[in-house]
Amino acid sequence: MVDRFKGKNALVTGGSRGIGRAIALGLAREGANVCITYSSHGTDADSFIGEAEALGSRAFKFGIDQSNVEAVPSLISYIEKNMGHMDVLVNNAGICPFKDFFDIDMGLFEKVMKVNVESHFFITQAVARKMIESGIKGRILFISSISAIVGGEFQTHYTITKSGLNGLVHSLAIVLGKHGIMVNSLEPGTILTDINSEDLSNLDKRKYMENRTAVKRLGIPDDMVAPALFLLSDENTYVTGTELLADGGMLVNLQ
Ligand code: NAD
Ligand code: RM4
Repeated sequence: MVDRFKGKNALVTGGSRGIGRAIALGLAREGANVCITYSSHGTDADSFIGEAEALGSRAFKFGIDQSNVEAVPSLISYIEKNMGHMDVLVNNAGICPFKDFFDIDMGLFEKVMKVNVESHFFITQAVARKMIESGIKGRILFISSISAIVGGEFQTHYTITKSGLNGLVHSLAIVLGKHGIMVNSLEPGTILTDINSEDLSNLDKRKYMENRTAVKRLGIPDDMVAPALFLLSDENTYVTGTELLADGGMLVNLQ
């Protein structure tokens, strides 16, 4: 077993389910103490704690609605009190309510911006400040998307947030690089999780998406663990300010 995160503290937002859970358990498996955030599905957060502790991790959970950016300081206080410093941050929580462009009202637009971008901006600001104060050469990862690069007819709100995160990563790499902190984004393709289960219940769409990949299958959350953990580990000594596309060859498969 590899122990790349032994003794390190990690925060994974939206870690009770899907991609965040897989990454959080991957970190725990390699020795990290992990705090996850979750918004609903408290039983999944409980089962995460059980699984992570069975792997030898000190595990924590914090319920937060990230559409309320004012709740961020309470998350930071919880972490400081229970874990102290933070070495690794994964900004993963996100929503994608598939919707026609003409049906998106201001309330929905703002919610998607707050959960997908604003909350992560302020969580990162607080965590990075603490990393600098503690002299920690940390690693920060944003879960962006293939949708930062290509469009989606029912994702006009969502695609803005994912390309926005990439812009943030570029700037943060400059801000934090001089402190030894590296910042990147992972761009998953189409991964089978709750976020798209309804959308992919349309079997024609699902078949199209599967065929669009070069490897002829959609991803699963575990496919995201190895690329994420590399970017977050000390093995990564020189990759910062960039995006890693993990899409099974979906983007390049035009014809
Ligand atoms: P998911 O629905 O399983 O997980 C989403 C997570 O976000 C959950 O843990 C949930 O608790 C959290 N979350 C949602 N709303 C929240 C809120 N208001 N406050 C706090 N937390 C909230 O879906 P997933 O696919 O695992 O998504 C994880 C990330 O991966 C998202 O940012 C998503 O945009 C991104 N992503 C997913 C895919 C895909 O195909 N599944 C592709 C590219 C990017
Ligand atoms: C991703 C990508 C996937 C979609 C999810 C919701 O970024 O667009 O295809 O299913 O979002």
